[in-house]
Amino acid sequence: MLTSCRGETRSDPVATIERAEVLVSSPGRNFVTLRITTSDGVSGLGDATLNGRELAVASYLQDHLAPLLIGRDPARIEDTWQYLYRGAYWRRGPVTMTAIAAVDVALWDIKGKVAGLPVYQLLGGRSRDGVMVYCHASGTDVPSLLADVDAYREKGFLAIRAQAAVPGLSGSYGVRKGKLYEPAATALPDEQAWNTEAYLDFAPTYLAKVREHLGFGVHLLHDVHHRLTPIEAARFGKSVEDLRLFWMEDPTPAENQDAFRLIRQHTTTPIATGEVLSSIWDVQQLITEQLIDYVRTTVVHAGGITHLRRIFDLAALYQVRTGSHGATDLSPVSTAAAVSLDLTVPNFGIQEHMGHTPETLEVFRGSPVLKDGMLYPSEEPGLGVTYDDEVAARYPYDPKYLPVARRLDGSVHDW
Ligand code: CS2
Ligand code: MG
Repeated sequence: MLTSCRGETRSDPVATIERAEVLVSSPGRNFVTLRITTSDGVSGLGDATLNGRELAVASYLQDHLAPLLIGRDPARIEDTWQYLYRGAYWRRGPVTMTAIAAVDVALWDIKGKVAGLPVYQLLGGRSRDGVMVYCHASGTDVPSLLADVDAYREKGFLAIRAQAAVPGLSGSYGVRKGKLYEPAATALPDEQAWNTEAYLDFAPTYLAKVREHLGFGVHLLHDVHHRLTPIEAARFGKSVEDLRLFWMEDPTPAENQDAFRLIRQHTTTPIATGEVLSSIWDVQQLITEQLIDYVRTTVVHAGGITHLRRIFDLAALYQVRTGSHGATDLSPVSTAAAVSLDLTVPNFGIQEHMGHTPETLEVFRGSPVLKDGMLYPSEEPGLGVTYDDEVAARYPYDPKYLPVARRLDGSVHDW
């Protein structure tokens, strides 16, 4: 006699995975979404979007994972995770971990629907009422940046990231052109000029003006975006210590986790990194040696809820808090899954939330509610997000690349 994942005893086998659909559309921007449907007709969604390399994940799912999922028990989330991670032989990396993440999140969505509970309840229930988020203020110069900061402050945000264009540099990171910041905007990579010295001279001055304008009652964040060497990052961190940033993000590329030790030795400005990292191994030293203060790994790029929860639990042991990435290129499905974890973990720090375009929200309905700078989850069973195929069909995939940065001598720099 078998027991179904709903606890009923049944003579026939439990529900099985019947369909795994890879949905590629571009409502406002490109998204890849996995929808898993069981023999009981229960469907779950997982975000599989890897900005600028979307079709690599779509193929990994369609051609390699979907055939393995059909017939599996959808309730066996951990076993499926281990099966897909270890069974690949070729481990880790953003494409693999984003594909596994999509399966994982879709199965958590299904488990919540079958149990009749929102996913956060399956993860241990609320540790906090809501999830504090930060938004993106930017400007082509200081006055426009301050005006943008005011606009977000008026919307009630408790935490604001500030980025301004460095005079004379086309390659300043994070300066919005339209309503939302969207860096993957061209059919081929836009090659943008970068000059570290100009940035190091200008950024501390505009951040000081923002802090003076804002006061200390609102958290102020800044994304260096992988642009500095460790000693340059140490210099930057020292130069903004009096501004009491909530964090400086991605001060230096994090493949070399050791590099953060040098930054740590020179400055008390808190450090956040991890949005481009996709497994616990990639942040293990950063966390266990307390080289960072916030870990930015996400449900969509770091193996889903199952793996991200492991990363967050490791971080909790070393007083490292969470600060997950949440740009527009993470779909509302990821927002819902992220909030489900953020709500429950003891070491929550902050959640990035740039929001989405109206077209995106036409396709993905039911994303978490934003109120007074906090995100609140849906109380619907599962993740509470639906995908409208009909509307999605109006927005075919539109290949776009992230920019490439080049120093003034023409050599490639980290964008
Ligand atoms: C950024 C992102 O939100 C962030 O912190 O680093 O804008 C990032 O550049 C994009 O998500 C890349 O697709
Ligand atoms: Mg970032």
